[in-house]
Amino acid sequence: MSDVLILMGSAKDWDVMRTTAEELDRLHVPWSAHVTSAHRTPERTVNLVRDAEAAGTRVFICGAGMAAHLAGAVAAHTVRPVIGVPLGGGVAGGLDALLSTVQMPGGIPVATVAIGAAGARNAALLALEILALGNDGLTAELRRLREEQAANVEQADAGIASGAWGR
Ligand code: RP5
Repeated sequence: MSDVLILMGSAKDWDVMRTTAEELDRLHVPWSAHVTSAHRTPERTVNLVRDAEAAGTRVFICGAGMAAHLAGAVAAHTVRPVIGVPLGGGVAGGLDALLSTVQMPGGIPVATVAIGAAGARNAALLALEILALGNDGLTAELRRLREEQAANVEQADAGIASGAWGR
């Protein structure tokens, strides 16, 4: 059983969506991934969602580009949280996918993150935050990641301030 199911509309989406998988791996959270399309393989998409929910998947993460309906189609078939990652490659660097993913009509929510790799990473972190509800170990790990990030900023600042990066 995977806690998180990563779905993407096309095999080429994995270039970005692997970032989601890598972030989940960092905290050893089990995931699975499939290519499935809301419009090319609609029945397969529904079956994947139903089977995953029955098997205990707790969060769905969907990456898609262009007229990106995958996250919305998945959300239509589950009451588990669905996170949508809009991908670039279409109009205006992914603005088409962003609007297609974020503009869900009321009643069927999709938590939409930023376009591309930053969004793919944040999708994993948001999923981890959901999974961390009532899980002290995972909560502590997420706090540790925040501290690591803060230390990296301070280290970068020290480098700039010391002049080591040039003037
Ligand atoms: C979407 O359309 C996919 O998520 C992909 O990002 C985009 C283009 O897919 P291909 O036509 O290149 O497979 O369904």
